[in-house]
Amino acid sequence: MHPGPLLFCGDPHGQWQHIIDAALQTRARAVILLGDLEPARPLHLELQAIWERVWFIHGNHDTDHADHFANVWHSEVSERQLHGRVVTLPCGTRIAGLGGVFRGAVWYPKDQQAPKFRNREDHARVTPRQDRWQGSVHLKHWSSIYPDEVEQLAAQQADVLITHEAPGYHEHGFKALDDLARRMGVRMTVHGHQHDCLDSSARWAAQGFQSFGVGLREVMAWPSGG
Ligand SMILES: [Mn+2]
Repeated sequence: MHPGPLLFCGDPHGQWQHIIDAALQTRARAVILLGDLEPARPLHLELQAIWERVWFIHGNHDTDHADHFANVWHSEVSERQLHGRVVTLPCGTRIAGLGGVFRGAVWYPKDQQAPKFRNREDHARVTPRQDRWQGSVHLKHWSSIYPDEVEQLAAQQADVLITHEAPGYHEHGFKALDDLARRMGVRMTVHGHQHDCLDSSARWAAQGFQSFGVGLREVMAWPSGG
């Protein structure tokens, strides 16, 4: 087992060497990718040198192109996909993942309207055949967040929640993710997508968990002294 920190990696957008270097230099115990991966090859090939330590969620840009979809939803990498589930790492940390983004065509929690679809299956049923991807919803909506995915996570407990969208502390974030974090009892959340890492520590006590953003192609080590 590698003794180093957890590494949280902000939107790689197709670049990997800085992640591999950081994982090897810090002897990271796990390497966690926060979405917008856009790998040119299947993810397990891009990160072959450290693959046994890698976990990930997808971002909105991972459904921009069919080839990126294939490399992120590849059967060889699915066991490392954290979206919609809780995994206990070898170090004992329970980590939960919610990939993708909120979209009004499905569910936009800020607009106070009921979700249009509870899950991808319901959405697929009204998707015209020529618009379907892999027999389901349009390619774009494979990276949309559905309410049932959030509910399934909320019924579980974890130590860390990673999301692509930011929680409520962020100007462009969502209070719905604060609710999710509290229901899961997590002590910290980490997100990508916004390409920034604002200091939200003044809000931690009130929101009930620590929150971190990781910038574009940046790497955050946890614990930071590790
Ligand atoms: Mn994004």
